[in-house]
Amino acid sequence: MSDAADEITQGLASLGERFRADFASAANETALREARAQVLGKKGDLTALLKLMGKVPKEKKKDIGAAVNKVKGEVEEVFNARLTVLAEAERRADLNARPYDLTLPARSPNPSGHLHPLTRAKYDILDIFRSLGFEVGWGPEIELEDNNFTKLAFPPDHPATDMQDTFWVTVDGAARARTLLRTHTTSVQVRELLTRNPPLAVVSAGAVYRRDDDVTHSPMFHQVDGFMVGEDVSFAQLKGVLSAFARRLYGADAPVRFRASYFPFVEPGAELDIGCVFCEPGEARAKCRVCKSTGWLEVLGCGMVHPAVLEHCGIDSEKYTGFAFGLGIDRVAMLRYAIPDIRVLFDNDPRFLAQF
Ligand code: 2U9
Repeated sequence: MSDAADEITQGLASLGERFRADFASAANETALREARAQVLGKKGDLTALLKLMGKVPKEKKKDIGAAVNKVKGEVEEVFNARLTVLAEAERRADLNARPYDLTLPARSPNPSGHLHPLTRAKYDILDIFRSLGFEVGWGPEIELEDNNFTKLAFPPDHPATDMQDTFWVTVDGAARARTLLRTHTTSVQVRELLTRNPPLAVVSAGAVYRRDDDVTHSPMFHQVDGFMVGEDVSFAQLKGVLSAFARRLYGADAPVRFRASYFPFVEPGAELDIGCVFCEPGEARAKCRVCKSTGWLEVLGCGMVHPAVLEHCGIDSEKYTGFAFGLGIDRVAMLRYAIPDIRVLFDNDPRFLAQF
């Protein structure tokens, strides 16, 4: 009758080199681990033999134990060697595989950008004036004092020409031929009148610069400026054209009113107001912060071009008359989108821009 020691010896012999062939033929890590489990797993052949060790007589324990451990060590060694080979093969296959997976669902295309709210407001305004027969003119942002102030009949000591109000261009601290960052787009209109002959109807839009910086003022802001000059251009035409413009921009039902005002380059001057878009129609809300409970919002300044301005630009003020207007694009965008602080228009914060 064979004792536990014989049983183990026979078991080891029957296990023999079988595991080597099994490990070698395992095609991947899962198969290899399965083959190992058949030897060293809970119900593995070698585990079964190890369980018999307790029954091995004392005098044989050392030799039998050594024999079992030797085989166990070999199993682990062969297993680890094969595992390394398989991992390396897998890595190589991975590296040689296609760099993309054709079975993955397609990614949605990049979200496309859109125009800045100011650019949209500008295009809308220019479109309306184009449809009313105006051309669009262009002029530089770095301008001569002459086009920006003098031709427009600003007296030399007018506060707007002050260092505190205007960015003068200097080189090494010295004024450069009385050059400045234009303070309004009216300088574009001067250039048009200096180089072309009436009848003319021109609008221009763009950035202008003033030394101002608070919730409602930014050192750079945007204006639209325009004029119509010809024979017999009248204040009635000013009212007709600008009322049509305001109603196209703010809605056909928008109440419109003209109010006398003063600008150095027009005479008479006026401001055009529309009914507050935040109040009930015809009724000012008691605490409307936008219109300060007046029920009216200033939309643009306007007037008949001052005869002195026409003369400065070489146009016969006896023969020709004209009306002119100017408005802030930033204010149009702020009213349209209820933006309380002008500065957010220029921060380029994606959380703000994504809302349009
Ligand atoms: C010529 C002569 C005069 C353009 C005008 C205004 C009145 C005006 C401001 C309103 C708000 C600009 O953005 S704002 O600060 N502008 O009130 N602009 S008349 O006058 C002209 C234009 C062309 C040849």
